[in-house]
Amino acid sequence: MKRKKAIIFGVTGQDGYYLTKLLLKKKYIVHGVKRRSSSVPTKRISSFLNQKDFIIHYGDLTDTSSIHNLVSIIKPDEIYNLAAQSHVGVSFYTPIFTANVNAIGVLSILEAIRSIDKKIKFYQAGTSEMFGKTNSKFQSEKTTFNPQSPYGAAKVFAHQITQNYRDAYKIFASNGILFNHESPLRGDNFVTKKIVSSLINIKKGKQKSLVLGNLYARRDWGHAADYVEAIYKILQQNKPDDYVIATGKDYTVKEFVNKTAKIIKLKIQWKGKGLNEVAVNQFGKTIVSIDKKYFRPLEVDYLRGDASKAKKYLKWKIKNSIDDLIKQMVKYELD
Ligand code: NAP
Ligand code: F7E
Repeated sequence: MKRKKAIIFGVTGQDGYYLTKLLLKKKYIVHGVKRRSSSVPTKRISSFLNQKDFIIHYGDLTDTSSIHNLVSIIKPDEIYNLAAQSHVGVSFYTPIFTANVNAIGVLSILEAIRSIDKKIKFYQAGTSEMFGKTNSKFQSEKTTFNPQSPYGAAKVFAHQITQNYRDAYKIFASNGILFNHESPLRGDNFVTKKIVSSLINIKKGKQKSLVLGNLYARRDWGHAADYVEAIYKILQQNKPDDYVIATGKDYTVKEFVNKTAKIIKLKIQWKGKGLNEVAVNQFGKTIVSIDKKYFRPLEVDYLRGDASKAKKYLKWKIKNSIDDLIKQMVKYELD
């Protein structure tokens, strides 16, 4: 049987690692696209670099010609677009770059598919940030989008243009609407990774304290390894469609701190209110404090997803609980 070829844009990221691992296991030939950078961004995927079924190419979502060339040379069966300026907070500082990558970059891939081969299947990495400020207790595929950041707004464009190309040109183009998902390979400046690595450093005496922003934002945190299984399944359906992927459970940032502290056996106690709220250790020393600089100009207070459609049609299952996730993140940091 002919082996499938996939292009992964954003291969050097967290999900890029887990999706590459999954597709190689499924005997795909994987073409990963990385952008030029002054540092070495292939740390996560170094274990794949000398495998013959994994080929790395240079490309950038802000360079339409690079996308067109790659799609026409590789002629893939499937394209997974995981590439993005993925930090919500940073998108307030780099809104135009964020829109160029997260919105226009997606249109460039769709245009390449439309002009080169409409049979290529396309996955777009959508996000719960598109729901933004919401009154829905659980957000599903039917919930209205109300993004609260340049990141979220650009992702809404990407989501809708993917639907447009599906309807107008009959391209197999599907959106995932993924809620927060983490792993030991999560980027350092996302809150879960920051909490786990800092609390471990504090416990080891290598760091004095952890400084956070909004402790009361609620998020639905899952495991990236489970979520890439859903991404793969989305492109294996008979018809293109959009799916929410989430655990259906939400916790505050503060609860994530408490869970991590409990797992690493670090005793903490919370005191004070607002910007003066702190967590102290058994000697009364402050180990968690708040700084306004980590607050965003607009915040998404609450996200909790309803993944019933994915469970029913993709037969998608969650394997890792939030405690499993934190334990794996802790183990990775300790190792
Ligand atoms: P990540 O670790 O930040 O990875 C993002 C990837 O995009 C990296 O490989 C990055 O390359 C690449 N990239 C950035 N700008 C690019 C450009 N101009 N051209 C080409 N590639 C570029 O993100 P992730 O957590 O794996 O998330 C994967 C995707 O899912 C993203 O689109 C994100 O927005 C979306 N998403 C994530 C979550 C989540 O909770 N993780 C939830 C919903 C949706 P460098 O290594 O060079 O920076
Ligand atoms: O923030 C609060 C912050 O940056 C989570 C991306 O993968 O998921 C991610 O976006 C919450 C927010 O993730 C700090 O204000 C408090 O309310 O880990 P985060 P995010 O913004 O939810 C979505 C689904 C994506 O699509 C994105 O690509 O935590 N928070 N204190 C903090 N956040 C950070 N980063 N750092 C803090 O010190």
